[in-house]
Amino acid sequence: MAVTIKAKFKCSSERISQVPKDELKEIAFIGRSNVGKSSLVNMLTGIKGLAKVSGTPGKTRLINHFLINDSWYLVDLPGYGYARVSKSTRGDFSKIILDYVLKCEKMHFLFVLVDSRLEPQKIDLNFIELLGENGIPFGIIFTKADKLSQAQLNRSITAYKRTLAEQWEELPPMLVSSSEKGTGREEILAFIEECLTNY
Ligand SMILES: Nc1nc2c(ncn2[C@@H]2O[C@H](COP(=O)(O)OP(=O)(O)O)[C@@H](O)[C@H]2O)c(=O)[nH]1
Ligand SMILES: [Mg+2]
Repeated sequence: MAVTIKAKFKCSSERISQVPKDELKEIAFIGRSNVGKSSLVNMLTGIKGLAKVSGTPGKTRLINHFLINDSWYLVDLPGYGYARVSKSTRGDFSKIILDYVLKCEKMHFLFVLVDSRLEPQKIDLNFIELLGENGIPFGIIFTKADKLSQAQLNRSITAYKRTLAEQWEELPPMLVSSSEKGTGREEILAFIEECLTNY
C-alpha cells in the first residue's frame, strides 16, 4: 500500500544564509539540470505541482525546502552542468551548491541523481569525487527508469558500479526511480527514514 506523507513548500533560498534555521534534518537532491530532481520531489510526496518541473534546463538557481511530515526537509538543490564544464572541478559547481553541500551541517544525506539512460558523466563523477574527498554521506538515484528495459537498466547500473569501483573501495547506496511510473517510491522513502533515524 502506498504510504501517504504530509508535505508543504517551506521556502526558496538564493543564499545559504536564507535556509531555515530550525533544527530539522535535511535530505537533499542534486544532479544535472533536467535529471528529474523536482519530478522526484513530486513523486515522493505525491503532490504533482509541489516542485516546479521545468522543460528548460538550468532554470532553477534556488534551494527549495519542502517540509515533510512536520519533521524533516526534503531539499531540491539547483542543477549543475548547464554551463560548459570548467577546468577546475570546483568551477563546475555554483557557490550556492558548494556552500550547501560542503558546509550545511543540517544536511543529513545527499542523493545524487543520475539519468539511468546515460553512461557515467564526467561532471557527476567529479561531483561524487568532491563528496568523497569531503566525507559527505551520499547515495545515487538512477532516474527515468521507465525509459529503459530492465536489462538495459541493469547494464547501466553495472557500468556505473564498474566506473566507481575504479576509484572507490566501497560503493555508495544505489536506488532506482521513475517519477512517471512511481517506481522506487517505497524504497527511497524507507531509505530516507533509516537515514533520519540512524545517523
Ligand atoms: N520519462 C520520464 N521523464 C521524467 C522523469 N523525471 C523527470 N522527467 C522529465 O524530465 C524533465 C526534467 O524534469 P525536472 O524534474 O524538472 O528535472 P530537474 O531539472 O532535475 O528538476 C521534465 O520534462 C520531466 O517531465 C521520469 O522519471 N521519467
Ligand atoms: Mg528542478
